Amino acid sequence: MREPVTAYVGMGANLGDPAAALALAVQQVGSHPGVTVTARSSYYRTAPMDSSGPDYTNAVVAVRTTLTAPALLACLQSIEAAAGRERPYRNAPRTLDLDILLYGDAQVFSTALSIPHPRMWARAFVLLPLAEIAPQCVSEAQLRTVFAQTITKLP
Ligand code: A4P
Ligand code: MG
Repeated sequence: MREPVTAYVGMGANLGDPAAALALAVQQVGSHPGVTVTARSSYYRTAPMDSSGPDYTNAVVAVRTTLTAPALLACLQSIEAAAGRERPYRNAPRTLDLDILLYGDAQVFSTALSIPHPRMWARAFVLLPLAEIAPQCVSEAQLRTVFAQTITKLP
């Protein structure tokens, strides 16, 4: 049996009913064998960044998992598919996007999987929800670099 690892999953959607899609995804992630959700951030409304369409709803969840990082990615991709995720072009609006942000202290550099997520440090829609549930993962200096981005914490 593998030792559980703490991982952080970024969630985003801007098509359909984003809040409902994120809520269902949290349930589905947590009911997958070998994955327990230990925290969920607030939901945040965010302006599309390098993307288009309606505003996004974004959040981050913390999980404890005995899955390997590739197995966790496969789990997340099956949940995206069940939510009707389509990929007509890069950064297209989407019904559900689930990205592995951090997986323990692993560093992974391949096309299929890069951890930490290569663009996470430039994005308020990742750093603010991550800092809410895991302040030890994000420094004040990192938060300052994204302060100008439009993001609203939802009630
Ligand atoms: N992949 C590599 N590393 C990872 C990882 N750590 N987690 C690969 C998940 N997937 C990873 O992903 C494309 C490929 O990345 C996959 O085949 C996987 O093997 P995808 O989900 O098909 O497409 P994507 O998410 O659009 O790709 P990418 O490059 O991760 O997009 P970004 O950079 O995350 O941008 N604006 C707002 N406001 N909110 C958003 O959530 N999201 C994006 C997506 C752009 N703008 C946004 C938002
Ligand atoms: Mg993705």
